[in-house]
Amino acid sequence: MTQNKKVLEFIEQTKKLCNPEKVVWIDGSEAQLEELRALAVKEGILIKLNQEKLPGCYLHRTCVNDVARVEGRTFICSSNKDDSSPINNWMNKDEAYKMLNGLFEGVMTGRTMYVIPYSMGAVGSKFSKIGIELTDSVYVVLNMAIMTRVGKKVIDALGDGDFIKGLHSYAELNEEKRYICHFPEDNAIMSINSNYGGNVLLGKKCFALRIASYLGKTEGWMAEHMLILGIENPKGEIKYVAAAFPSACGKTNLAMLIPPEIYKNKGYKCWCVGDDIAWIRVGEDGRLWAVNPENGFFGVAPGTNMKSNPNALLSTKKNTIFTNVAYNEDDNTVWWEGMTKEVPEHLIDWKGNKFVAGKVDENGKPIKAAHPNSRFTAPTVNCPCLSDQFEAPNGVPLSAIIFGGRRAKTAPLVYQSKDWNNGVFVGSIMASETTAAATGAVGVVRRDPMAMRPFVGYNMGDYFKHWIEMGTKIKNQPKIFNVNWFRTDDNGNFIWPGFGDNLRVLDWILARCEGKVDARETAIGFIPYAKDINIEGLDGITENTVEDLLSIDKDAWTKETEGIESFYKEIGERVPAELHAQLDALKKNLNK
Ligand code: OXD
Ligand code: MN
Repeated sequence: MTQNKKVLEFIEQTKKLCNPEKVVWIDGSEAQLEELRALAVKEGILIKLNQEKLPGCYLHRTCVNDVARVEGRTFICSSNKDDSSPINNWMNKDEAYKMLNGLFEGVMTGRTMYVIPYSMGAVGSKFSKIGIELTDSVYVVLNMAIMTRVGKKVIDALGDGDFIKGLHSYAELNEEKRYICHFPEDNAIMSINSNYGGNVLLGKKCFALRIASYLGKTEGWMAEHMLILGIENPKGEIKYVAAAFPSACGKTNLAMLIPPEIYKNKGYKCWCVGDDIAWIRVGEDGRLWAVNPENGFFGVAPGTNMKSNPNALLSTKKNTIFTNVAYNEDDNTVWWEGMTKEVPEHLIDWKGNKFVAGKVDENGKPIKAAHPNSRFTAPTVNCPCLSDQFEAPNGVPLSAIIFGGRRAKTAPLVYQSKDWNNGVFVGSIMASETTAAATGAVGVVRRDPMAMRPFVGYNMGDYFKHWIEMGTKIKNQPKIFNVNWFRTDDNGNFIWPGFGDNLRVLDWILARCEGKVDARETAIGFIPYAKDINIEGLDGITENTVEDLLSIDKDAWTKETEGIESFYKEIGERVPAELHAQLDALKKNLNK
């Protein structure tokens, strides 16, 4: 399929190391993919679902010890320990190669090794990057064929160029020997003993965030854990925002937002460009331009329904692979908690057992039919609100960057940073509080700067520095905001309705970007006047409620500055002076 010497050498070396029985190139044709689906069904890797209700859809169950990304076993491997920071895992690269070469030795004996040429970004765009993933997993092949652009067209576009090497084997799915290793200096990724999406679909977190963030630093662009959303006003003008939230903060919901009735009636529309990753560059016009390098959604299934996110649910109605959701025996379809109010009568749970509603485990916790991290891998083209700019080779221009987290009291509904460096500070202090459901300990703050804590491919302090330096290169900087949909009242209930109504906040954000609305300067940044958040048609929310949502508790923020200080200490010396200066200024402003 190619004369590219580096590709051929990579395959030859891996053949020698892993000893596969045969090598199969993925050409991207529907005929080949269909053959592989049939093979996966025959081998029990996939269950073919009801082809009338869910055409082209399949169900997969992972091994029970292999259901999520494993941050503790994910490493940046390089020559120098300072290439990473204490909040990420580092391994000496020579030692990592030695250890991994031992684990990969002969691992594909008797298996097929698939060669997947894939492009992150539209094939042939000068901003796209190409990877080759070698894997013994047919599940990986079929998911990569949804999540990325694969096949001959990619290898043709590569010519004799460079690519990111990815080697994966599910090996024995041994969690003690599970490693997800990244070699930014060598453009290489090695992943072994897992077959769960985030660990093995190497184009996604491993390449498009960890390796790409490193490439971005060296080449002067940014790889971010951000959704990209277009908001069309009644005049037909579309403005784009990119937003980063830690997990469980509704990123996919915001990416596929449906405007509330009063906005819809006025002619507002929202368009999804991406739900997880943005590659961002400075355009010739001095603005920031963002592309979504992926070609599919790897979304969390539980909680997705026709009310919470109809666009996501509709995206899964064809050509989708479901992983670890429940199987509905009655009509050969799938189900998960929160899909419908009624639980179907005859379900098989994600472990393959008959599901009995209301049954509890040994700790008294209800047994779920679908794993809480069960997923759908759905093609972006299925999304009813997909932007017509999704394939645009240069991406879309950003008016605003939005950070956010889940904070019960501290952060207001929305605030605007004072300038770029202050915005970088706002991103660097991003955090979410744990909920009782997740840990038992309520209100524990986990700092997750720019939602990139598990995804930065180099030192976090240097990553902040890169953000600051990017600011100097952007002539027309987007404004930077922070949102918090999760403020609670004294009874722990969310005050803001969230979901589609978040457009009311985006509306204010865009008005600020266009200089159309005033704001109140406070110690933390610019806060809206309550009257400027449109609450028309919102039940139970008054201007007073909004006032309350926008209030800033000085004591809570003073405590917050202590948390930030110790977080910066944890990252270490490379936190840039500009951010320490921002923290000092915040402390001073709070004391005024
Ligand atoms: C994801 C994640 O799967 O961020 O997108 O964990
Ligand atoms: Mn993500």
